[in-house]
Amino acid sequence: MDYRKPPVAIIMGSQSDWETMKNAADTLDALEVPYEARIISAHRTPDRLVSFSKTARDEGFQVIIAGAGGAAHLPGMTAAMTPLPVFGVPVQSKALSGQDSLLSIVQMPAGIPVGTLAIGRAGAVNAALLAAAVLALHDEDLADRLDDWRDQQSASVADYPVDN
Ligand code: RP5
Repeated sequence: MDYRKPPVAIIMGSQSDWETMKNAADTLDALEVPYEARIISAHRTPDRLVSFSKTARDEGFQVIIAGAGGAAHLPGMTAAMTPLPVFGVPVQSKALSGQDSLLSIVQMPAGIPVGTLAIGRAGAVNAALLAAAVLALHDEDLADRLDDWRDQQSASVADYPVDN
């Protein structure tokens, strides 16, 4: 499908989150899904957060992937200000290994959902796969690429273990 604008926004609370969130970007690259990555901190750049969240749909985004660590309110605050689906990625924090990030993101009170993924790289990769799956509902070519991606993953798994 020819997207007017990148359909996926990858937002993160800090430059330090990019190491994790790049895994989402790399996965979208592999699936040929256009995205835009931005740093938006809920507490350091609150005005940026409000302006992004309130205009994200009009900008042409269809899915938002939001990664943050520690007291990770970025995904929830974003979800509160946009009707778009938001997938939250808990970034592994130094102090509590990301358990703080996970609980901050996953424990949304009823009414404003954030689809929460695993801590760290697995969550970032899976957030991208979920975003692609949402877009693939209306994009047959992307659905085919997702099938291929899974086939390649299956083919990469050896039948038997070997000594390293
Ligand atoms: C959060 O604080 C960010 O999402 C990041 O994971 C964490 C640490 O940020 P820095 O101090 O590295 O900028 O807002």
